Amino acid sequence: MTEHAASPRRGDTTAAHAPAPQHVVETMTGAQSLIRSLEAVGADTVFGIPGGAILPAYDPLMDSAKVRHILVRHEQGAGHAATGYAQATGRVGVCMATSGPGATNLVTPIADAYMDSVPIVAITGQVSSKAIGTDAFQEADICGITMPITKHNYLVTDPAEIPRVIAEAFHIAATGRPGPVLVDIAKDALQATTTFRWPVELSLPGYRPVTKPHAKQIREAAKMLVGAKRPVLYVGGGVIKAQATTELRILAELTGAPVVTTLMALGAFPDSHPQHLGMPGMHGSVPAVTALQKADLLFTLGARFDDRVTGKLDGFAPHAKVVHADIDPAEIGKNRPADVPIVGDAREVLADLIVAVQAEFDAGHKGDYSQWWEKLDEWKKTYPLGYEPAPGGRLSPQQVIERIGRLVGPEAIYAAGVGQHQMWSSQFIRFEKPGTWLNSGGAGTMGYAVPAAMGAKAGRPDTAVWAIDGDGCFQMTNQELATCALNDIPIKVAVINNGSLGMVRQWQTLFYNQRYSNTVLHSGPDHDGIAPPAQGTRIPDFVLLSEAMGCVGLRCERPEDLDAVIKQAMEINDRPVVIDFIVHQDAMVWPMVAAGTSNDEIQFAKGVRPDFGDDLD
Ligand SMILES: Cc1ncc(C[n+]2csc(CCOP(=O)(O)OP(=O)(O)O)c2C)c(N)n1
Repeated sequence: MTEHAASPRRGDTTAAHAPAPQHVVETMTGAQSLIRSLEAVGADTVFGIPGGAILPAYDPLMDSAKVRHILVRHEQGAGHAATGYAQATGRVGVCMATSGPGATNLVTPIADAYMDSVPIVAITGQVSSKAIGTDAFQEADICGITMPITKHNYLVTDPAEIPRVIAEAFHIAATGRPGPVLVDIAKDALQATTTFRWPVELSLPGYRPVTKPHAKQIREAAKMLVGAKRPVLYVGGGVIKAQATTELRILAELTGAPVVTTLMALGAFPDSHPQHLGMPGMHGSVPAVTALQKADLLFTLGARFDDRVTGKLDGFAPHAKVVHADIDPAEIGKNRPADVPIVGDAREVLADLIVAVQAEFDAGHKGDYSQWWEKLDEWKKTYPLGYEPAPGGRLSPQQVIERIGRLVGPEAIYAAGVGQHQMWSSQFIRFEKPGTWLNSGGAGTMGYAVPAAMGAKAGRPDTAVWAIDGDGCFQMTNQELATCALNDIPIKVAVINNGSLGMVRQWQTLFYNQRYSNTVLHSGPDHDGIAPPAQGTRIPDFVLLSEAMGCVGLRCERPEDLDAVIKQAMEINDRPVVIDFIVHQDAMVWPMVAAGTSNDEIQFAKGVRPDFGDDLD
């Protein structure tokens, strides 16, 4: 997130790494030591809910002038808020919960952050050390439970370890491939008297992420790029995490190669850039999906060949050699063998590649992609993203999302839930900058949008933050609107209300003979799709629900009111605003590659396969 001048560079999060101003040694409780450690690593916002085991920590938290605690309504909200905060600010997000159910309520957002490589630290209280393993009240082995979904986790029973563990947790979360770290602290360790020492020595002998790429691999990759006829820069979320978007643009413009950005990488390369082909994958643009299929070189940067991108793996990009650069060596060759593997931080990789490509140019080797661009331009022209207007003068969901994007603009942050509205947001909002698109890409967690938007707005209060949510997702975590209203976090929420679990319904339409088993929600349009129900039959009524939580609730049902309602919401900044957009329920997300099929089977619209000609095969 290069634009955030105030954000520290990823990895600079621990005071343990900063020049030590003075050595502090003080006697205090473990709980006080925890809060002092959070202050020392620069944590300014913690999302959480207290309970018995973590209660000792909440007492000194009350006195902290540096750490703001935001009392959420559900721990899942705390976890996603920490994720939203982290992605919007480039800093580590923090959430806190008590033992047992408090901790297990964090499991989903921790898994979510793990899948999307988001740096968060989750702090949980644990039952007293002597009671651990006895099935004590509110005991859960949260370290065991989160072992496979955290980058690292700690169980702390010795209060003297708290400063070092907190410093290490922040360091591990933010460096290398970012991810969630859990710190579980026994209640007696929080209560005991201890010595707080700062700064601390990190003790991580086995943890040395490789950030500097190997020069030989870089030279090899540069040679392949200039030698290729049909290369594609396949860009993943790692490029945003590494704050490498400036370098990406330089490399792209230097080489003239086309770029695709995955769902996690939207904003890494401007959507408006002529070299951008769009998003690849199940609901990607035809030019992006097809370019990968026809490419002779996938130049992969911080992406992981996710199955939603590759479709049927053995049919993916069958003619391409692969350069794969990633900070995490475990990603390389995991799904697709790499001809040139590069382990390193995307920013350093790109910086070195720019030099290496320039050296190739200086030696008279320059790629000629003109024939490739003829094809790409033709596909861009023939298969642009679009949608059918809704029948009967109703609102189409794509139109709602497109207008929000246009009126609110590329400076804002957009957080999406999971489903059709998420895919339409990725397609119809123009992302121009990194850190402006938050979504649950890997886990696909419904309920992500509202709390993630809350976290983003808490971290970036001067930026407009919009959650684009589905009516199903909204019903999973909307209670955090009360948190927003009470804590002066005026987010906007656009509920794309099709009265159903739309994405599941789309699969039922396409693959289950239109048998709509358990996908009607009764919150939006009448479920025959023809007319809105009589007043009072929407359950719940999102306008009333939002008003009850201290928000402004608006409703929009007709295309002619669309712009005015969005503008009205934009003008309200003293409270959260929820707009209930009642949209046509039969709209579908296109293009689509059906699950398990090859990307060659992409459908531009239902039953319509693009004609590429096969001369590039
Ligand atoms: C926690 C969770 N449960 C279930 C699913 C499966 N799922 C994926 S999309 C979807 C429907 C989402 O409905 P809605 O929020 O209304 O969005 P729409 O698709 O209508 O835009 C469901 C149930 C999921 N992704 N996450």
